[in-house]
Amino acid sequence: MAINLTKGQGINLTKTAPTLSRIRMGLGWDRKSNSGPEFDIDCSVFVCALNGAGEPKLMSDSHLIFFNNLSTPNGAVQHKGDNRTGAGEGDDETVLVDLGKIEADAAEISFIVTIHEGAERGQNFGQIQNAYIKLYDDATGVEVAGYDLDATFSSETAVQFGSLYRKEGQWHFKAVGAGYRLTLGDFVAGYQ
Ligand SMILES: [Ca+2]
Ligand SMILES: [Ca+2]
Repeated sequence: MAINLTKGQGINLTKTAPTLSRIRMGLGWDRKSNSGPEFDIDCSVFVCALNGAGEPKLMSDSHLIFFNNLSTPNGAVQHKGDNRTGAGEGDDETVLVDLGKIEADAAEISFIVTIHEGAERGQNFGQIQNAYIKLYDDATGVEVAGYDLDATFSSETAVQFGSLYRKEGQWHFKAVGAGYRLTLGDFVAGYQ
């Protein structure tokens, strides 16, 4: 049975799902109002190694996964495509993470969600609802863990939904749910 996480909570995947090898992350959202311009919400994934100070930093420019760069060089992390509206139930954007293929020094994989041209359209996360991130075993389709973003957002333009991280050789997933008034470019600068 899937574990429902709350904000800030984490699970040790190596212990709770020892056979898990290929992870499918599903992210969903809906806009609150059906009027006005469409919301094109984008999931970007930062695949990071730790620097000398223990801070997560992008392994390379090609380890930033988003609608314009759908895969890391060895294919361990793959974005399954851009959803432009978020319309309907179910996962709006999906990312595959192959723990068997991921680089040995990859230590953190962060899922950051932003609104494409949100500033230009005057859109923010206060105008969306039903946001969640779910983690499935891609081999079986079984949901291992999920997190419904319970925080109330207002003028935030970016939200870190969650992150996968490796600690002492074991993989964990953390429900983050932190909102920021930042652009994707700000995150890229912070992870470099
Ligand atoms: Ca999108
Ligand atoms: Ca949706």
